Amino acid sequence: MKVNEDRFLKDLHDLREFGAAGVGKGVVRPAFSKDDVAARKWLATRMSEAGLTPHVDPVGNLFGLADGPSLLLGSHSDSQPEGGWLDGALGVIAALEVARASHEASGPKVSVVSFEDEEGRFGVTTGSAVWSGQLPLEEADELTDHAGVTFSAARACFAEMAGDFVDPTRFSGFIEMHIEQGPVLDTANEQIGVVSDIVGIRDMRITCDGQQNHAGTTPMHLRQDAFQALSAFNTAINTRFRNVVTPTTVWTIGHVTLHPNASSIVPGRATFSMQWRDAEVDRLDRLNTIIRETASEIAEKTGLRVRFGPMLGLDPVAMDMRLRTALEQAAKATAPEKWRVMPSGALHDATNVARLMPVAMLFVPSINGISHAFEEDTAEPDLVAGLHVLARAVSNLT
Ligand code: HGY
Ligand code: MN
Ligand code: MN
Repeated sequence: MKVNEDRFLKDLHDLREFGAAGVGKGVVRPAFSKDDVAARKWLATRMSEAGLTPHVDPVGNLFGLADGPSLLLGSHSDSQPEGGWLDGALGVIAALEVARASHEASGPKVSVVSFEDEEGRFGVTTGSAVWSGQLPLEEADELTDHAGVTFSAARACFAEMAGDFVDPTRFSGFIEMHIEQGPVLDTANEQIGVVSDIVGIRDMRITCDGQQNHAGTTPMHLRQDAFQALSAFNTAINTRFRNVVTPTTVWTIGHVTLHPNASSIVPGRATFSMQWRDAEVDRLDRLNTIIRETASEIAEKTGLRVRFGPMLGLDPVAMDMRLRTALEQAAKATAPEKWRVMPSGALHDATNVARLMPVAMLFVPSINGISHAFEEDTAEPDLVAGLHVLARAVSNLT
């Protein structure tokens, strides 16, 4: 097969037009937003033109199906609330180009997917989690975003065009191309990362209830200040984690809401997301225990109450050796001396899909290691190198 670099780059830029925002090549295209739905309709048309049959499932995952058994390629086309133009989009458009080139050359059968809500407006990689059976649809339907909208209400926007879930046994495996979203390849001036495994993640909402009160008249020693509790919690876990974590363990307090969030009111309630990631399930569990014990101790000491929301999570997964070897051989041929095997610190749909079939992943560099930000970008020659590695690996496999 012969992939068309210009067509691939044009499609990538065209997809960015849906939700283009901010400086540089930023994108705002959260799952089920107007721009996300419009982008999926556009993608469906491009899939048809490429000889694939578009199919939307009940949660908004968009497939472009080849006839009969095929290899599945793809990623996601929703974005973070503020995201870049490549996170997810690159894997979908590279998949489209490889499927199209293969169709034109009567090559191996390749299908394409864009999973929905990978970026977790509702959960963690929600669309592929439901498709893979990791998350029952009834449970997903109860999830809410930060504005209180349910997953069930949000996915109704696809009701008219949605069919059934796609039978995964029609696919022999899944390969996801993605930007690295970290500094490793860029710093080393390399072009390709072949992923060895994807880290595990845990994520939950924590709420501290104190006593809302007057900020001028309430003496410091009588306050039940929810922000002070959150602040003490953050300091304490940073200390207590020290003996447990490795240099690759990461944790983030990412979505803080103070109530009522006013200058002259002692905050009565703090709600925040607590997320942690690591390559070992045992360590994820130990961190969970520390988080719960620390929050409960601080709440008790200061007379606050603490509530833990449902904990979402995915365990670490290793990539399939056969698919990974095909990517390694393709990387060696396309970017000799400029590739490596590396773990993924970001989460991907491939984690869920690994429950259904063999999976593998490849990375291209992120300039300055920046992602989940408008500044996210990758040099064009690296985008194109990734496309060639993907196409070569597909050819090697079939
Ligand atoms: O958060 C992640 O790792 C992914 O980009 N959703
Ligand atoms: Mn992504
Ligand atoms: Mn992302």
